[in-house]
Amino acid sequence: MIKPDGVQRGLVGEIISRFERRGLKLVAIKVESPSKEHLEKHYSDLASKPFFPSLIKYMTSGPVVAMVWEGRGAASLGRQLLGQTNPTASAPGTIRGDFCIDMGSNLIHGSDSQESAQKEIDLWFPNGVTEYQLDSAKWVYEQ
Ligand code: IDP
Ligand code: MG
Repeated sequence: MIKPDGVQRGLVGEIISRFERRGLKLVAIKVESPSKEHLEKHYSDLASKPFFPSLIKYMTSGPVVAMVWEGRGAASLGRQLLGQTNPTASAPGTIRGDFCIDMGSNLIHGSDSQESAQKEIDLWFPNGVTEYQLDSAKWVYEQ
């Protein structure tokens, strides 16, 4: 999910492009201004953290772009593309390492496991995703 700062800074295309070029397949995407309640569900595992109220305020500060990317090991590949939670600890070449500085404005969310990805897909895309054959897959994965 591209967070409100990513949308406002005009980084949507840049970020999507990195996932596409890596070889992942886009199966769902939408622009939305989610409610506070929706984001509290999304981040329910962090509810007891001191930064939770400011996180919810940040995430409701503007529209986000929610996406589902599919591919072999997609969740861990996605996390590699993101970098670390703290942008200052993120290597150049990663999204956070290239475009941001603050943890509270770190541009993008990525599911941290296949299990949390499934939970988040159910929350953000209750009608499911669009399955199709990506023809370039035969050039991305060893045959
Ligand atoms: P992640 O986004 O890298 O998975 P999480 O630990 O799941 O990191 O935290 C969710 C989001 O909460 C982070 O992306 C960041 O925006 C914010 N956050 C996490 N830890 C802190 C903190 O210590 N201070 C302020 N914001 C934080
Ligand atoms: Mg997380």
